[in-house]
Amino acid sequence: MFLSSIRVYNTIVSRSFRLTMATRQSSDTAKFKEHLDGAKEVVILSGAGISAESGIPTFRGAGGYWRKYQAASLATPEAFHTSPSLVWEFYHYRREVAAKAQPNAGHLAIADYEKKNGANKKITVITQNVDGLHKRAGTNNLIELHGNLYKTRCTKCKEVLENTDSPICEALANRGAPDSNVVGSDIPVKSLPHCRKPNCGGLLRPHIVWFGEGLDPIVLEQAGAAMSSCDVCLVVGTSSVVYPAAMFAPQAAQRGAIVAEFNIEPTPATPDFHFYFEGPCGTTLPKVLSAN
Ligand code: BJW
Ligand code: ZN
Repeated sequence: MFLSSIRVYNTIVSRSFRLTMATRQSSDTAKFKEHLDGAKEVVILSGAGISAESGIPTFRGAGGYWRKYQAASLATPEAFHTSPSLVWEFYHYRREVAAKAQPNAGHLAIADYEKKNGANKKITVITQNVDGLHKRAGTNNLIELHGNLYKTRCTKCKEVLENTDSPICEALANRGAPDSNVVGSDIPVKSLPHCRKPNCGGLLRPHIVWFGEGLDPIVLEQAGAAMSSCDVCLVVGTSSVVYPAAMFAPQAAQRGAIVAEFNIEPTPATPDFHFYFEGPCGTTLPKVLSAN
């Protein structure tokens, strides 16, 4: 009884906090720029939406399918254990798509902002994306929370290596078609990518954080440090539903940082933030980040 009362109380308090914040939400670009100009530390937290305009499908919503599978259902250790062949086909396909994609106006606006302001402010980009497009756009101070499509990790000796081979192994050539009529995947495990270290030869996996796996503690620590000291945070193209990233910006807003969200539609976290800029971030971000 006591516990459930506390729960109800917490819900009311958190709702009224969020509603108070919601009434203060703004889409005033000039006002947000004032905050940005005065900030000493800025964090830009990005998700799949920033790469959508580069032609890379997001995770949730209509584009979030590969064959008949929801993308998120293949990003699990269980899926890899059950069929390393299927999961490698999925990641091979995504490596090829991302390699052909180009950074868009959103990635470039962020990189340009860092280049022009990095001497006066600490600017950190924290991305949930694994496509490498922020780096290719020229962002330097980058934290990749969920890993990178072009890194592999040996399941036996745990060695992490960069790998941009296309295809990553012969058996994956002409595989990975997203067509939903393709069923099953039958590449023998011995033909999938393997560790080349002498005396190892373990099966390689994408160096990516799958559901149920912990984030790299060093990466998490770096992201936490940037989030806990920033004055201003831009949350770009993320649905804010995957933890721990989903709690970063709401926590920053709660301790007083100014947070602005850039998305084509509101998210569960929108009421927590001070500013909301609706629209494709390839359009909204350059307006906010470019000099007057
Ligand atoms: C645009 C746009 C345009 C489109 N312009 N915007 C606490 C509570 C409940 C659950 C958990 C919890 N803590 C941990 C969990 C479990 C789990 C989790 O969060 N589950 C939730 C789904 C409920 N988290 C984990 O397992 C994490 N591990 C962990 O915490 O370990 C400890 C632990 C484990 C278990 C229990 C408790 C503790 C690991 C998470 C790893 C996420 N991995 C993935 C896949 C790997 C990467 C890959 O293969 O590519 O990462 S999942 C997938 O979601 C991917 C993304 O990085 C991530 C976030 O998605 P994102 O970027 O937000 O994309 P979308 O598609 O969701 O949204 C796109 C947005 O863009 C939308 O809002 C659009 O509107 C917008 N948009 N076009 C602007 N042009
Ligand atoms: Zn190895």
